Amino acid sequence: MEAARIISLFLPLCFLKVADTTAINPCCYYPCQNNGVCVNVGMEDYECDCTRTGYYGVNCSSPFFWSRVRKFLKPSSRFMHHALTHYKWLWYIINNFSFVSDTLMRLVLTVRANIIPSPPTYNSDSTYLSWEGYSNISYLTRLLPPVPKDCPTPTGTRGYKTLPDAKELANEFLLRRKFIPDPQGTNLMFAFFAQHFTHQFFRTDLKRGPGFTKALGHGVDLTHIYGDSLERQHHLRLFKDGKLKYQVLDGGVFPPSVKDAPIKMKYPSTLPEGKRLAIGHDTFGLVPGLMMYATIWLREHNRVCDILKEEHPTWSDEQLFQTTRLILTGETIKIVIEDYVQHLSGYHFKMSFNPELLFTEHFQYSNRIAVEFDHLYHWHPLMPESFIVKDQEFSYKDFLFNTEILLNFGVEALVESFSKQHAGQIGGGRNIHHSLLPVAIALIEHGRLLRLQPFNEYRKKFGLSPYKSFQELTGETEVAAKLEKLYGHIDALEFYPALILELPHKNSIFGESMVEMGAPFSLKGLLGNPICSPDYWKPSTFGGKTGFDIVNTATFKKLICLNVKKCPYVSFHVPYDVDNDGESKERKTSTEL
Ligand code: ISF
Repeated sequence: MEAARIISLFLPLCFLKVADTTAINPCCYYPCQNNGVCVNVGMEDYECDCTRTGYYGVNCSSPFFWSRVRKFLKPSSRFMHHALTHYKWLWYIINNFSFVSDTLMRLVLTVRANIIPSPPTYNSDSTYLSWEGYSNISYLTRLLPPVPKDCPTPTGTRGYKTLPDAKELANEFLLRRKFIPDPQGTNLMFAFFAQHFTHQFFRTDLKRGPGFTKALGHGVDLTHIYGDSLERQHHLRLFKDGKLKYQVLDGGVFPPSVKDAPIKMKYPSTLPEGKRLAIGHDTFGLVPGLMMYATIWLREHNRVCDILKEEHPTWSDEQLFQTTRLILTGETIKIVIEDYVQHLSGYHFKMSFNPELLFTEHFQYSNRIAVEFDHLYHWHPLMPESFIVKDQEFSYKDFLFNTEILLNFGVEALVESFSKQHAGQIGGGRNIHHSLLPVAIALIEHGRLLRLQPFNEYRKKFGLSPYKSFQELTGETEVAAKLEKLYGHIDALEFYPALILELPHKNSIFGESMVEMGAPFSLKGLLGNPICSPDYWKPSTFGGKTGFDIVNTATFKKLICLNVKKCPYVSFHVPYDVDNDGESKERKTSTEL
């Protein structure tokens, strides 16, 4: 009987369970530490494979010399977060020394990306490595394999036999009582950017199940702009000068209607054909903020085509189209790192997009979207109580599915309004609008169907120490006591509820785990794009110096302002004179590029 080995790791309580229920699969105890792989052997034994973990021993818990040194020297994530979000003057100096800031950026990218296995390992149906698991890209991958089916409780061995009712959980801990604005000053322009950008690679295929995806590009492939099939793309293309089809309404350029680009789009059945705009992603017609971004990227595509055509008058429509798509891919990654992630992180360290930083490192230029990343990115607390466009207030009912808003107000007005309206704080709990609560409930239920390992196992996987109590997670006692009653043990707490209920960093949008777990997936996905690889990352890929310069000088502000007539206030941050209720005391515009 191998229970003794497990005892070496767990509390006496745990020992009792092993001792009196001999048939428990020992891997249900998650005995293997430091990334060791648990393999059950015979009826009740197990082995931990510690290969290349830097640790040895039955449970991979004894460090080799260099692991001990590394562990000793490694600063805690809280220390790093504190350092990066304080001492502005120090960062000002560091940011101006390219050698130092490049070295730091390289470190951020490699440390983060090294956490993500590449090639990918598990999926929701393979608890061990297999060729099927690797090669079937319809699956979302997984960082941790599912909880074995024969475990005594849904999350392993801790907690109760049944998990708390997902609806009750959401109503009690996630439902918004009063709007809590994000203390980092995040606005709706950011929220819609997040939704627009991530929906190119988060497209769960619910017909097959929550572990499958329809987004087979597994990353930044711009299928939300160009469509996910050649047929769809061809319907969206003008086949002249590389451009996409468009229509001019009231002097502004907008996506074509489905009359001109006959593709499947999801719209309410009452909407006439002429009002149904056609774009890459079939559901983006449902949120005006998404259609606004679709319109901006469509204009950007055609603007870049004009520039390329001028440089290369002999190029075919096809070459102009394909090269422009690569330029827009580069622009997207640049903007996501230098504007979006910069804002999200709250760091004073200036982030830079420079693929060359990784050319001296071992880095795989490939990516597979993980279930965990998809779950982490459910940022519904960002959504406000209502949507304000040019002093007009829209309820959810009036805003969603309302395609007129974009066409009537125009891109400038939407950009300005969304840039000035506060988004909600993501972490800390009780900040999801009631109309979005069903999404959170479904997500929790999907997590259960997929048998996601408990939150503390993910903490360990990302190099964080597991929480010892609910109080430590929430930073208070009231919610913690209620959670303890429902879950029985902190090691039984589920992935998504924990992420949302974790105490946010001081004055931050969310807590430690969201950053530490999300950043590796995010950065690996961005830099793992083929355009960042040595054979692609050169001017010729982008049509020469002009195209390469467009990529290397792209900013969020330019993306908007080069595609509207009059540049409005545009930022991922509300203007600094807007108070916390989202009420603007004084309207500010900025035309600076
Ligand atoms: S996405 C995300 C964090 C959580 C999710 I879900 C990011 O995109 C992100 C990437 C990097 C960083 C912060 C946020 C910074 C640079 C870091 O690595 O600490």
